[in-house]
Amino acid sequence: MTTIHKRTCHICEANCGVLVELDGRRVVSIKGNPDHVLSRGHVCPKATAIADLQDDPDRLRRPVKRVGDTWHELDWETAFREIAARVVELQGEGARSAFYRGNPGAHDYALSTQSGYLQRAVGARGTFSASTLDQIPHHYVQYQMYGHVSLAAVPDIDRSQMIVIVGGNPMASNGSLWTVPDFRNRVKAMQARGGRLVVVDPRRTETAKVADQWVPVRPGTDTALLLGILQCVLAEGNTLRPGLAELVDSSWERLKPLVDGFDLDRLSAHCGVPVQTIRALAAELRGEKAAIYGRMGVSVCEFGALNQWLIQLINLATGNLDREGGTMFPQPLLDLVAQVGRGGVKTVETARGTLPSVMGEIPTIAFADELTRDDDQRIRMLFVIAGNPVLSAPHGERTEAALAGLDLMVAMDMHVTETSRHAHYILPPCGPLEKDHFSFFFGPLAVRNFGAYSPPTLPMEQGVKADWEIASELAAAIFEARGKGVPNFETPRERLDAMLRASPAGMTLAEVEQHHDGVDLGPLQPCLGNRLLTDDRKLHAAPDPLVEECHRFAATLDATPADALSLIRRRHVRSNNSWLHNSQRLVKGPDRCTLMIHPDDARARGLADGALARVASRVGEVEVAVEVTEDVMPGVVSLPHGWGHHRAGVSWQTAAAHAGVSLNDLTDPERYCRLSGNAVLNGTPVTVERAEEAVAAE
Ligand SMILES: Nc1nc2c(c(=O)[nH]1)N[C@H]1C(S)=C(S)[C@@H](COP(=O)(O)OP(=O)(O)OC[C@H]3O[C@@H](n4cnc5c(=O)[nH]c(N)nc54)[C@H](O)[C@@H]3O)O[C@H]1N2
Ligand SMILES: Nc1nc2c(c(=O)[nH]1)N[C@H]1C(S)=C(S)[C@@H](COP(=O)(O)OP(=O)(O)OC[C@H]3O[C@@H](n4cnc5c(=O)[nH]c(N)nc54)[C@H](O)[C@@H]3O)O[C@H]1N2
Ligand code: SF4
Ligand SMILES: [Mo]
Repeated sequence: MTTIHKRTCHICEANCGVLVELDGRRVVSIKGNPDHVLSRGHVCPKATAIADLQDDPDRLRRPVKRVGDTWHELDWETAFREIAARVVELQGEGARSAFYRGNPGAHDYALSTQSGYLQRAVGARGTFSASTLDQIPHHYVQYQMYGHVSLAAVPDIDRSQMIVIVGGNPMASNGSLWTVPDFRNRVKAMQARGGRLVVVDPRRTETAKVADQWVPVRPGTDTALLLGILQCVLAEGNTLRPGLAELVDSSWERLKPLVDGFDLDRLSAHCGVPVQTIRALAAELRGEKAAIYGRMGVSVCEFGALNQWLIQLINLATGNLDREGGTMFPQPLLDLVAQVGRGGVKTVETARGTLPSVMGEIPTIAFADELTRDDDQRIRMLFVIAGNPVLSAPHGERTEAALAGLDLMVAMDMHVTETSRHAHYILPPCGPLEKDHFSFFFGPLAVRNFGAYSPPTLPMEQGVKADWEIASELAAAIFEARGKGVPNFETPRERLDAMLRASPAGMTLAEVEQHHDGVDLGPLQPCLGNRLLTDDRKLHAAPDPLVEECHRFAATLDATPADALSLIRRRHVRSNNSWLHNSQRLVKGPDRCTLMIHPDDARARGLADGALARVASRVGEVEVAVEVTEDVMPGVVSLPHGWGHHRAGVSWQTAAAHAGVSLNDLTDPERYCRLSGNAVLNGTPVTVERAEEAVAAE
C-alpha cells in the first residue's frame, strides 16, 4: 500500500506543490499537485530528484570532524561541546568571526528564523552571503525608491499583454524574484490573448525560444538599452498617470533632462540594439498591461543597481507600476515586509577599502580578502550555512586557499563539498522530506497573493537533526560555554504562527495547515499607496546616488569594447547552482558543462564542435569542450556555473564523476557594482583558443 503526501518543493523559488507517493520510507514517485493554488500541477525534473536527495548514499547523517585529511564521525553532543569550547577560546583571543549564508537557507523558513541565535552566540558581526552574488541590486533599489529592501514588484503575468524579460531565463530557472510556477503555460495563455513576450539576452535562451521576439544585447551594456527605452517613453510626455502622480516625489522632474542628455544613436551603438527596436519596445511598453522585468543578467554586472532602477522607472513612466497587468506588489499570507526592518544602505570597511553594505552584508567579492588580511581584523572563525562559495563566488581557487587558513570553520551541509572539505566540523541536516516548509521569502514575490505550509513528509530518522535544530542547539551550547545564560528560543513554528497572525490576512498556523494545496488570497491588487515605507511615504523617483551613477555610466559610453570574448553564465532546468549534480537522474545525458560559442568565433580559432578549448581570464584558466551554436551572439561565450567537482576530497561521487569546470575559476572579484557591492559575474573578458595550441605555445 502506498500513501500520497502533499508538500512544497523546496529547491527553487517557484514553490511548486508536489505529490510524494511513499511505500513506507521509500519514495515511489514525485508528481505535480494539480490542485495546488499556484503551480496547478506544474513540476520540473528537479522535483523527482528530491528522492535522490533524500536517499543519497553519499549524504552525511552524523556530525564529522576533520583530523588532517580524515573525517571522523562524532555524536551531536560532543560536536556541539567541542565547537563551543573552541569558539569561546577564539573569542578570548579576540578573533574575528563571520558567517557565509548560501542559497538553500532562503528556502528553509525554520532555519531563517533561527540562525540569528547562532550569530548572536558567536558574536559574528559580518555576514557574507549568496545575495551579493545575486540580487542585492534589487534590494538596494527597492530601499532607495520604496523605502524597504524587500518591497518588490513582479510582472502580473496572468493579466499582462506584453512582457519584456531582460537577462532572465525562467524557462530554465523557473523564475527568480518572481515566483511564477508553470511559467510556460502562463506565457501560452498570454500569447493566446494576443499578448507578446520579448526576451533581451546575449543568448537565444530556452525562454527566448518560446518568446515572440529575441533581442540580442552585448553583455553588460543593457544600461544603454534601458536608458534609450526610458528616453523614448518620456518623449511622449512625462506626466504621471493619476494614482501614481500623488505618490511620487518631486525628484521625478529630474529624470527627463537626465535621460534627454543621452544621444539615442550612441546608446544604440553601445548595446548593439537598433534604434528602431528601442523605439518599438518603448511604444509597446507604453501600452496598458505591459511590464518590463530584469533578473540575473542585469543584476550581476557593473551597473546592476542602475539597471534595476531604470527598469522600475520604465514601469513607472508608462503608468504600469502598481496596475493590473503591469508590475504589482504582492500582499502575501505572511506579510514579511511589514514585519522585518526596512534594511538599509550603509558602508563597511574591508581590506578592499570601503564597500557598500546593503542589509548588513559584507559583499562576497571581499570574502577571500577578509579571510587572509594580515591585521587583527582577519576573519579566523567562519560558519558556512548551506553554501558553496568555492564554486559560487568569483575566483574559486583563491577562495579555496583562503579557507585553508582558518582557525575554526564549521559547515552546515550534508556533503563534503568543494567548500566544506576545508571545515573542521561538518554538521549535516536531515533529509529534505523530513522538514516542514513555508513559502516564507517567496510569497512576497508570487504572481498571486498566496502562502503555503507543508508538514514534514517523513518522520525524522533516528539521530538526525533539522538545520534549525542544529543552529539553535549549537547556539545554546556556545551561550552555555560562555557562562552566559541560554536565552529563551522561540521555535520556528511559534515564530511562524506569530508572523501569520500579525499579517493582514490574520490566519493562524493551525488554520493555514488545513489548506494542503496552499492558501490563495486572489490576484495581485494595486496597493502601493499604503505600502511605501520611505520617511516621507513618497516614491523616490530619482535618488542622488542613482543619478550620480547614471553620470558615471555616461562617462563609459564611448569606451571601445575589448577585443576579448565576453563570458556569460547559463542555467539548465536539470541543475541548481552547485548542488544537484549528485543525482543520477539529473546528470544523465550528454555533458552539459560545455562552452557555447558562435560558429564565426569557433572558426576563427579553428575550433570544431566538441574540441577542447582553453579559456583564460585575468584570474585563471580552464579547459573545456566547446559547443558550436548560433544560439549565442558573436563575441559571446557561455558556460554554466556550479561545476568543477574534480577537487580532491569531495564526498559527492556522482558529481565528481561528472566534474566539469568551474566558471568561477574565471570570474574576477575586482569587478563589482559600486552602489550595491554585488559581484560582476557576467561579461568576463576571456580569450579562447584550442587547447593543443595553448600547450604548444608554452
Ligand atoms: N559565475 C556565476 N556565479 C554564480 C552565479 C552565476 O549566475 N554565475 N549565481 C549566483 C547565485 S544566483 C547564487 S544564489 C549562488 C549560490 O551560491 P551558494 O549558495 O554558495 O551555493 P549553492 O551551490 O547553492 O550551494 C548550496 C550548498 O548547500 C548545501 N545544501 C543544500 N540543501 C541544503 C540544506 O537543506 N541544508 C544545508 N545545511 N545545506 C544544504 C549543498 O550541498 C551545497 O553545498 O551562486 C552564485 N554564483
Ligand atoms: N534550473 C535552475 N533553476 C534555478 C537555478 C539553477 O541553477 N538552475 N538557480 C536559481 C537561482 S539561485 C537564481 S538566482 C535564479 C536565476 O534566475 P534567472 O535570472 O532567470 O536565470 P539565469 O539563467 O541566471 O538568467 C540570466 C540570463 O541573463 C543572460 N545574460 C547574461 N549576461 C547578460 C547581460 O549582460 N544582459 C542581458 N540582458 N542578459 C544577460 C544569460 O544569458 C541568462 O539567460 O534561478 C534559480 N533557479
Ligand atoms: S520549478 Fe522544479 S525545482 Fe522549482 S519548485 Fe517547481 S518542481 Fe521544484
Ligand atoms: Mo540565486
